[in-house]
Parts: sequence; C-alpha cells; structure tokens
Amino acid sequence: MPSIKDKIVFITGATSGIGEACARKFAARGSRLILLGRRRKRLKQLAAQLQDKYNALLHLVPLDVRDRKGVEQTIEALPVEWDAVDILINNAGLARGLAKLHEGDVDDWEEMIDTNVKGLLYVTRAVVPGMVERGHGTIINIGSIAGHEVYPQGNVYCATKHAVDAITKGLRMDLVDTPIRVSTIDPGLVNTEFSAVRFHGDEERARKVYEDLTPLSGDDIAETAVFIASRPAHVSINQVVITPTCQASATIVHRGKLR
Ligand code: NDP
Ligand code: 8X3
Repeated sequence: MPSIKDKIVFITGATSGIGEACARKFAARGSRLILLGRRRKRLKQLAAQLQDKYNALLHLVPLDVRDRKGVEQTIEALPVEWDAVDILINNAGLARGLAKLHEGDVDDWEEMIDTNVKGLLYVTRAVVPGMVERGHGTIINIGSIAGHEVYPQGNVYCATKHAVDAITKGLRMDLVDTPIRVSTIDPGLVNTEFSAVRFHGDEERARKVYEDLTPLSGDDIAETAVFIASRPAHVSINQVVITPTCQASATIVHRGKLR
C-alpha cells in the first residue's frame, strides 16, 4: 500500500468537524499538512496539538475560500517546500437555514453557493494545474447525500452538493488522461458543528438532529479519506456514500434502539 507519509495534504475547513478529523488522521500517518480555515485561533490550537502529538509539519492558511483573489494569491505564493500538493481535500462548506424556497433567506443562499461551490472551485482551479504539471495528485471532495437526493426545505444546500457531484464527475473526465484521481465522500449525518452553523447558533435545535441515534463522527469520514488517498496509484475510489447504520436516506432515519 503506498504510504501517505511525508505527502503534502491540503485540507480546507480544518478548524472543526470533518476537516479537523482529517488533519488528525493524516498527521498520525506522517503526512505534511496545509490547513485552511477562517478561525485563526482554532488553526493555531490545532497546529500546536498536532506538533505536540505527531511532530507534524504544518503550514497554516487563515483564509476565507470565498475570497477569490486571496485563494489565488495564497496558493500561487505557497513556500517552495509546500507548493507540491499531493492530496487536496475540499471540505470547507456549510448549510445555512432549512426553509421553503419561496420563504428562503437570500443571504443564506449566497453564503452556501459562494462557499460550497465557488470556494471549492477557486481552490481546485489554483491547486490542480500543479498536480497536472507534476503528473501526480489525489483530490477528495466532501459532497453529501444531499448531492444525490433532495429533501424538503433543503433546496439550495442540496443544489450546492449536487453541484459538487457534477464538478467532481466533470473534473474526473477532464483528468482521465492523467494519473490524477478525483473522489467524493458523500456522508449522511455526521456529528460536527454543521447543524449549529445551519441553525445560526441554535445549539438546542442542532442537538436534536443527532438525538436518539448514533451519528457518524468526523473520524469516520477522515478514515475514509485516508483509505482513498492510500490506494495504489492505479485505483481510484470515485465515490463513497456513507451514512450511520440508522440512516437509509436523507429523510429515513431511525431514532431509538436498533432491533
Ligand atoms: P463544521 O461546521 O464542523 O466544519 C466546517 C468547516 O468548514 C470549518 O472548518 C469551517 O471553518 C470551514 N468553512 C466554512 N466556511 C468557510 C469559508 N468560507 N472559508 C474557509 N473555511 C470555511 O461542519 P462539517 O465538518 O460537518 O462540514 C464539513 C463538510 O462536510 C461541509 O462541506 C459539509 O457540507 C459536509 N457534510 C457534512 C455533513 C454533516 O452531517 N456534518 C454531512 C455531509 C456533508 P471556519 O469557520 O473556521 O472558516
Ligand atoms: C449534510 C447531510 O442530510 O443534513 O450534508 O444534508 S444533510
């Protein structure tokens, strides 16, 4: 199995949830990490922990993926020892609100579209040409089951994740004559800050999303990312749909004891 030790892994949205778990799992395997997120203090705290525990080599990028110029300039100006990215994990993303489309908040829509679709595109556009030049790379997009199905009041969030699915498939086609692999991991319920963000900080409402069930953890997704990244070069895991055992679809979730 090819080693991911010393590989450069660029993780967006590394300050919490799935991205943070990816940082820990890849650091544990000896990867070098470029960690991006807006919350500077969180990035620094995570970096200190990873250095302490794994002696990890890190490059921190406190940045908003919606900042097109910032993304372009930062990636263009990566220090030479960091610019040969081996693995890109496009994870930064969010849901805002849960509302009927005709009653939806346009600011929420813009934030989701700008982050989940445009931000992912900006980072991908800046990182992938170097991979093509070097003839080497793995891209892992974090999509969602919301990219496969639409659920009531999830309209625009689901649209952004359908877009991630289309972008992933399109990129894979465009890179088919290169050694570069393009994957998505499409999770169902993962217990992270996702629902608190979706409900604009309403922690009680967020807690109820995961009540009476065993959700996935960020670690479950991070382990899947490590598995994808460490396959032999001729193996591309194109898509992994992963839900908790109690979840059969976005709307069919069993709460309470499993029989
Ligand atoms: P969290 O809210 O815990 O983490 C989201 C991460 O994205 C944070 O690190 C946040 O960092 C970062 N982020 C958000 N907006 C921006 C931005 N504009 N620029 C840079 N970074 C940003 O949620 P999850 O870990 O659950 O979410 C990660 C991904 O997983 C998302 O794409 C989400 O859609 C997807 N997903 C989540 C599921 C779930 O049930 N939790 C299920 C399916 C998919 P900061 O705020 O510091 O910038
Ligand atoms: C997150 C999963 O079902 O809340 O993408 O949309 S869901």
